[in-house]
Amino acid sequence: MARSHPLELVRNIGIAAHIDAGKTTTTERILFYTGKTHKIGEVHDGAATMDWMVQEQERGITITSAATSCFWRGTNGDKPEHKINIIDTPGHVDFTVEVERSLRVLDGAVCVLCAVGGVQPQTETVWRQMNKYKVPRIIYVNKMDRLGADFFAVFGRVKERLGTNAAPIQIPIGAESGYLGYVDLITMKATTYDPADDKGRNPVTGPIPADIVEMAAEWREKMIEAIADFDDSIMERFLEGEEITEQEIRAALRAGTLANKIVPMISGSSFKNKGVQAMVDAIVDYLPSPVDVGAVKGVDPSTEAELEMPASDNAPFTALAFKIMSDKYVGRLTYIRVYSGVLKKGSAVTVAYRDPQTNEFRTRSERVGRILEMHANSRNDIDEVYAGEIVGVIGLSDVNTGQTICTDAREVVLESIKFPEPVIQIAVEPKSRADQEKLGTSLQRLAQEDPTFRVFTDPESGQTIISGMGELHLEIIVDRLNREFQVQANQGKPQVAYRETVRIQSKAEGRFIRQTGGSGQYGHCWIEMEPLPPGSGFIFENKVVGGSVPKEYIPAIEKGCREGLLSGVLAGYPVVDVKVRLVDGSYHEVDSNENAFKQAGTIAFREAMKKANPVLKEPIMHVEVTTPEQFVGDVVGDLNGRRGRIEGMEQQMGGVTVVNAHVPLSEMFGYVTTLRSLTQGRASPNVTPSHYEEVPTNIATEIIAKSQSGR
Ligand SMILES: Nc1nc2c(ncn2[C@@H]2O[C@H](COP(=O)(O)OP(=O)(O)OP(=O)(O)O)[C@@H](O)[C@H]2O)c(=O)[nH]1
Ligand SMILES: [Mg+2]
Repeated sequence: MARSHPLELVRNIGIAAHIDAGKTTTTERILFYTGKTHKIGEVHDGAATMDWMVQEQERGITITSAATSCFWRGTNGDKPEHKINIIDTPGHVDFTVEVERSLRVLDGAVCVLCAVGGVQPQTETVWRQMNKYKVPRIIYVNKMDRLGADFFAVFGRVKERLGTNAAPIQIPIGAESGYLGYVDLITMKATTYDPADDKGRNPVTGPIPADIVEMAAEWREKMIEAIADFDDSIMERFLEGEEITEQEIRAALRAGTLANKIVPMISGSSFKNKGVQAMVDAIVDYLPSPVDVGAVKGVDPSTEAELEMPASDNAPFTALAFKIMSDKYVGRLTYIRVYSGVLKKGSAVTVAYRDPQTNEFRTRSERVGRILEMHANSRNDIDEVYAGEIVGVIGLSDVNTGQTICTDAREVVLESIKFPEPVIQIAVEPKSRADQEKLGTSLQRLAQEDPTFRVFTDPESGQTIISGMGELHLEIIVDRLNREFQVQANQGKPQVAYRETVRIQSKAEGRFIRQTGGSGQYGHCWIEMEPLPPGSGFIFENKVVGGSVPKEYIPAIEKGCREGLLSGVLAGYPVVDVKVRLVDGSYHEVDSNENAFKQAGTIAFREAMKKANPVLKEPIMHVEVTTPEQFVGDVVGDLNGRRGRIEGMEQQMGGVTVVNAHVPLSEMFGYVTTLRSLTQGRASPNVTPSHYEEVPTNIATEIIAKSQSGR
């Protein structure tokens, strides 16, 4: 077997945007025009191929990212064709994990904007995510048919709010119900659609309509200026007034897009089947192939030397696991992006990663059973997978998101994926004994899929607590629990997911010594504790010298400390961002055992924490409210009353103001209803998790008192 497509003709593309911008609708069209599907499925009919989960179909939103692939014309319009692997991501902020992991493994992206809404809050978030992974991108301004659609206003917002060198490479012909198509500024030809085919299969190319000839010439000049910004030779020719050929423009645009120096912008109406083919053209013309992205870097887990993995079939196999799904039919399905080499089904692989807890490199052997090419939730078995591809594999039983799959020919750890901390939690109570038994394992399965979803048992109340990125996130989890795992559970009210940490260094002793009758218990240790920067989690370090604690008991002390992490000394919330150093201890020839050292570890941890100035931390939300000017005073006053910090206000066209603030999550419950009544329903809020901050003392005292009275 050999690869069916040269690597240069592969495109791995993500589609990302604010909620409802039309990502899934657009993806459905791409599948239709490329011949992958023969019928267009609409999101609002619950019929989109890419929104395959029941919860997605019922709500008309995307929840999980879905992958597919299709083929589109060759470089000169002929064979061989390009192969495009696409991941459609959700826009709702609660599912930001799906965008993060997709952008981590994709080579290019289409940022979809609504021609009316323009740059929306979640647009800025995904834009920052794209910047983080340096993903080359194009902007597709969708919904040109909607009332109020304005491509040029959106272009202004893009320049202003995204601070990018965006350049329209086409301009729309008409707008709203009069949207007919576009003028290609490179060929200076117009494309409209044959009215006889409402599926838009017959684009018609012709001369530019007379009334916009001048405007098209102006925008062509602007496009060339934007290219000249980073391309000296085009700059020179442009200044000399020389003609620049189509081919030169395309080449410069491609080079500039790949280097993130320009973002080509196009328009369309996916729903009305206009402009989508041109967008697929732009994907193959301007977005990178794996070869353009070049070698990825990693670390040799045994020597810690830096390694490079070239985008080539002839290098040792290296891939990143970016998504895990527990599937009813095939069990655990691991999505991987292959960076180099080839893998045959049934092969042995090495799973390599850096342990987030200890920061040490680890490797393990596993075997890949089947390799599957994915199309939303349907799949096709293949025998081998090549560099640059995205596939699902079965057989890896214990792999987590962000771990590297390689072989013993060359072990390597690629950069993992970082996810935000969950901010909200609820208690779930199984309805019956049978539910009780299934609850734990089902939640564990869901947690393996989703790194922003956590499960733990409240050590005081014994309740099962689930935490996630927002109310919708947890609602979907409970719904899946019920439908996929047949577990019935009652749920409590949403609560803020507080965290505990420490502010200073401390040292403490843990003694667990019992001498009652027969065999006793003897565990004893000294630990030092210190704060770590936010997001570091937990680090355990062993600094015992001279065998004051025998080696075999050290893991037990670490385990004891980890138990201490589950429930802090202030109000029983999980402890984050601390480092523990084991420095001393003692043992007894007869009475020492693992349990005694584990207990000693927990005691020492709690003592050290008490002495290290423990504090409560709370999630802070970024709140953006778009409101008509007359309500700005009320909106700001209300946010101030919620312990909010106003970060900025910006007046926009049409008499609206955008208020930006940071507000603690604990003050945000019920906000949507209050805002609606304050502004007669005319303001719209967007709330996204931002970071954790220390809870002010007076409020912390209340939370602590409440938690203690509940015990
Ligand atoms: N008028 C109009 N409506 C559109 C267009 N594209 C999409 N829509 C509608 O907008 C709604 C949202 O479309 P989706 O494709 O689900 O949007 P999305 O970006 O995938 O949404 P999420 O995945 O939930 O973030 C649906 O009702 C679509 O029919 C368009 O070009 N014009
Ligand atoms: Mg969608």
